[in-house]
Amino acid sequence: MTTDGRTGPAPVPTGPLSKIDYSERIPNNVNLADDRRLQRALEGWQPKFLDWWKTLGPALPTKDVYLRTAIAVGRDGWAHFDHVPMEDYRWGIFLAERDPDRVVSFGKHRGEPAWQEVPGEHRADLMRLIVIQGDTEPASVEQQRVLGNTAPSIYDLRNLFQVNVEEGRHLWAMVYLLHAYFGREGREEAEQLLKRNSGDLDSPRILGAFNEATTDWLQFFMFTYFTDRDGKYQLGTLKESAFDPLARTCEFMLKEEAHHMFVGTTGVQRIVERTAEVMKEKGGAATFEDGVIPLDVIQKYLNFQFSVSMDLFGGEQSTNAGNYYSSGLKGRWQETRRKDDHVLLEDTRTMRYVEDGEIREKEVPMLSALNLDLRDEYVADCANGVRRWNQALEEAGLDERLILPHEGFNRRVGTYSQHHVSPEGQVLTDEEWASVRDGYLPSDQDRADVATLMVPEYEYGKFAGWIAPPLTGINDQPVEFDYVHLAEEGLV
Ligand code: BYC
Ligand code: FE
Ligand code: FE
Repeated sequence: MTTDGRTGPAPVPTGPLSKIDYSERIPNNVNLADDRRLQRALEGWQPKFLDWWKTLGPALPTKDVYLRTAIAVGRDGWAHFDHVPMEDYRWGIFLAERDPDRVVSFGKHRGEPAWQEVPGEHRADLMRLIVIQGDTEPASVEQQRVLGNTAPSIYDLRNLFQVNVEEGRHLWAMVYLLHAYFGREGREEAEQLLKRNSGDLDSPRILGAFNEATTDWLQFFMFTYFTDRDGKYQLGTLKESAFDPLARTCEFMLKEEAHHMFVGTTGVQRIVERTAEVMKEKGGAATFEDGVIPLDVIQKYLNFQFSVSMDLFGGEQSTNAGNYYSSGLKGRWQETRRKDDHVLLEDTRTMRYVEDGEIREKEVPMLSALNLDLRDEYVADCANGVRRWNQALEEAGLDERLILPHEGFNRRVGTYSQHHVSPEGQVLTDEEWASVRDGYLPSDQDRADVATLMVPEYEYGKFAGWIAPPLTGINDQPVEFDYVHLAEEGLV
């Protein structure tokens, strides 16, 4: 039952803005009812998704959560907020509005009308991109499964669940494309998206960062800051795709994504603020005994999550990326705003690499280095958050600062993967690395120490001692609002 005694999902208002049909079993704005075969196939997948959500979704039992649901895909008023039992969340299929005049903006098909169907020659590559994208979404839900048990506040718990249900919807977004455009093979891939699982030894998730455990809330906030931001940039390139349904799908996903990064930016900021406060009081370093996370441990978590997220961009030089671009499958960040020929056959750029124990630069064809092009945009964006967090230290009158590690630090993918590079950009020998590693990356002891602080605070308006409260609540509600009703009364 919901707060006001109703049973079942909260009604979602429909108005002139709304194009999303909530009377259907699968809410959608793609006229699913007109395509019975597709509708039946997706309705066949739906119970498997719900099973997966029950088994590998959020572990903490709740009655309902104050969640936002998409009600329209337009610029304004797309979200509706209400208390909803999480299993009744209306996961659905929402694509941004179609522009009938849209043309391909890059590659060899530049200027041709955007594709409404999948061209046979690009079928395998497009399916691969969609499967990789789709694989990350449920992976993150699995990674964050038990965090609810140690939430620092009801406000943060609600944000966790909001991120979780939306990552679930992002899975729906990719499954829709697989079912609608890739036939039997697509349906098989959709099944596999629920069968691979994060960290599973036999059938892990596809990309490295999505098999790492999200051990605690510090890591969760670093994840939503750094790893969801990879999502933002990858979706930004797929939004440029010549395959119009993919472009429109990603455009709408990006709207949801903004909140995930807000959770990361403000989450880390609030932790830094609290630590800075204690440092100021003490006139020296804060330790776990003070009940907060020491700044050097925050830095180590930052180093870790940044470097594993950098790996998600693939190799600096990639023929895959060049081919995707030339074929029109995957563009660059803000492709249409770039002032060049959008074909890039003649262009070059510099890239850094390690040679003779030092970092050098070389000139490479632009088309071969598009993963790097995207990664550079990402790094510049990541630096903004670090600046913001440092402001909190500055405002507390402290000299200590957080840094964004060097691009070569702790890399498993690409040109740096054969080398050790310090966060400051020093190339290290194997022995040097072994002796300094625990100063740069969270050790088991660090994680265990952070874990001791992770005790749940479920009282409305209260916050665990290691994190500052946010300035404002969600959707103009007060910070102490009852964002989540837990299942057992005794817990509250
Ligand atoms: N782990 O040619 P290369 C999100 C493989 S996050 C394991 O450089 P490419 C979200 C690669 O597959 C966004 N393997 O790779 C965030 C290739 O294998 P094959 C997710 C890796 O293709 C938070 C080989 O190494 N979306 O949405 O240029 C919460 C050679 O590599 C990794 C996408 O990623 C790795 N890290 O680039 C929820 C968009 N990196 O073909 C959600 C779709 C590379 O030799 N994906 N490999 O067997 C792509 O565009 C590309 O596949 C990649 C890799 C950018 C991932
Ligand atoms: Fe997502
Ligand atoms: Fe996300």
